[in-house]
Amino acid sequence: MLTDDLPRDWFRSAVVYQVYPRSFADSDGDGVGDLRGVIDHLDHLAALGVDVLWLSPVYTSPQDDNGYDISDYRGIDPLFGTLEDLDELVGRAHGLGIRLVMDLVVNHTSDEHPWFVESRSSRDNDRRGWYFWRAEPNNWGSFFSGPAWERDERTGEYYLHLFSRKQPDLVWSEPAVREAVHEMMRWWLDRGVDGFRMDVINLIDKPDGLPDGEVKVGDPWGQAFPLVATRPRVHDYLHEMYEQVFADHDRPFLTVGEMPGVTVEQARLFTDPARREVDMVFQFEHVDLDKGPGGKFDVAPLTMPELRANLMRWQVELAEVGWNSLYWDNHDQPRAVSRFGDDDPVWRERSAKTLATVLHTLRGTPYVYQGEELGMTNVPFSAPEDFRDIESLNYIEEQQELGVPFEELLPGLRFRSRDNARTPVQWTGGEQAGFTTGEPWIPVAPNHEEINAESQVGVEGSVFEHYRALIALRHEERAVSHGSVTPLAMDHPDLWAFGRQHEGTRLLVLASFSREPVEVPPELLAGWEGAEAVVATSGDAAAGVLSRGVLPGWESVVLRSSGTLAG
Ligand code: ISL
Repeated sequence: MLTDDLPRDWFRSAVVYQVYPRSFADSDGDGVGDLRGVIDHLDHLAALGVDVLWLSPVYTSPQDDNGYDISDYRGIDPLFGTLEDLDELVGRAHGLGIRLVMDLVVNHTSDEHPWFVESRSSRDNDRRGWYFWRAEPNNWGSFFSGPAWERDERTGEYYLHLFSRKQPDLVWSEPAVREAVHEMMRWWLDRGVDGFRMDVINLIDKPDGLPDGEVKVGDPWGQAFPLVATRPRVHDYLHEMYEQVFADHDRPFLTVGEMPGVTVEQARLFTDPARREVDMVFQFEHVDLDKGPGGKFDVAPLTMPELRANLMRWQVELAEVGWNSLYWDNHDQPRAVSRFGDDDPVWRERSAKTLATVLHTLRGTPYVYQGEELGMTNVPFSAPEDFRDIESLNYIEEQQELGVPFEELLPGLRFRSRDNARTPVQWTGGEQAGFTTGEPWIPVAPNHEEINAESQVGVEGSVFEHYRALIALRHEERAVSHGSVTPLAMDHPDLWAFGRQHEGTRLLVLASFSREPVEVPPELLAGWEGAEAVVATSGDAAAGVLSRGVLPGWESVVLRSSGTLAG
């Protein structure tokens, strides 16, 4: 059951679970996940113990970008169900003590949204100024390949779309646009939802005059991103939104701004509670580390120390002011275990658990992306027909037009295509992984026979049960939710270690990022002789550290001790 009597920073001890509804569970056999499918599987979230469900878009949409192109902010797409289903989901989730956060996609609308339909109808329409119209486009490229401008026959002018041509950008300097968004947000809060995850919210302020972007070798288009990311007025718009939508709201809520390219200094401003902007941001530094010079699909090698240095820097920099969100993956990113762990069958479970140990004992609000709690992996895509995502499809088309054979694109796509995260959740080892009784919109991954919820929920030692233990620990142990963080052994090539402390309680987190056993530097363990292993990837891991100072390959342990200890 939910209580409304919580401090404003209640989210500090919360864990969020992201549902990408299209791929979560299909209740009616049409091959696409839906709201009733989410309702039917709420017990899975309750068993895991999460506090919040973030629902990726279910609004009315032509589905050009799987719902991130919205044509009615107050309607539910029939593909997913009805408004009544959504109300029922909110009610049932609340009954299980789970709050529900909606996706807010307001950098752009669908080109089928009535606002855009009106805007494009004539040059003097009242809503013409709600979108960017120009007689001559600038040189910007779209994030989904090709130019960021599309010529519209009716008026002969071009409109701006940073994403697909069916996602025209809104003009946030237009007060009526902001008012319409605020009103829509209040409508959802009044309906019972508990907050918003704000899609690319740091791109909403465009530079005056829309100047050309720098042209890089190998890309015909100018770079829009450096010109549109995190401009000063984003702070004003978010503060205004807080005042207009949340300031007088009388129930606990959560806001998280998705902000590609945000720096830690900027994030501190966005999440400083005194500034009243957002509770936390999704930063991208750690998921951009393995991007090569050729862009998203150019994969660069990444070592654990580089990943650790980045995330620990965010821990330190947001220690006094601001708050971190913590995530390994989501619907836009490769599967965590395949990217940062080791998805070889021998090491998959251990490394999936160890990634969880690290993320869930850091300071911040952890996010679990559907299937991550089962250790789901990337998918062995092999042909152009295997892909569904507009970003991957546009990229394949663009590169093939340039004469690059598909085989050369495949390694990058296999590693990074957003479709890796979008194959159906693996509920069972049976047909279609229990996702649908029909033909799924994207095939289920072949490894569902080994990796599925049925074989893990309630089964000791499973990845799922490890997540459950870590989530319970965050709820019980204030050193996890509220404690300080001390990075340790930062030059160790394979051991990720840090301390947490709150009042008289200290925790020591030790995680191996290698197949070989890791000898824990003795100075780290000095004073921890009588400590208790509160969570470990296995009994061996706990015993190995406490008796011999050795952590088995890809294992991890959280030690707890009360009183003053060396560290
Ligand atoms: O995957 C990316 C493109 O290379 C990211 O930059 C991604 O586009 C960025 O994270 C923004 O993502 C969000 O907005 C997009 C939508 O496609 C993503 O699914 C959403 O998470 C446009 O709405």
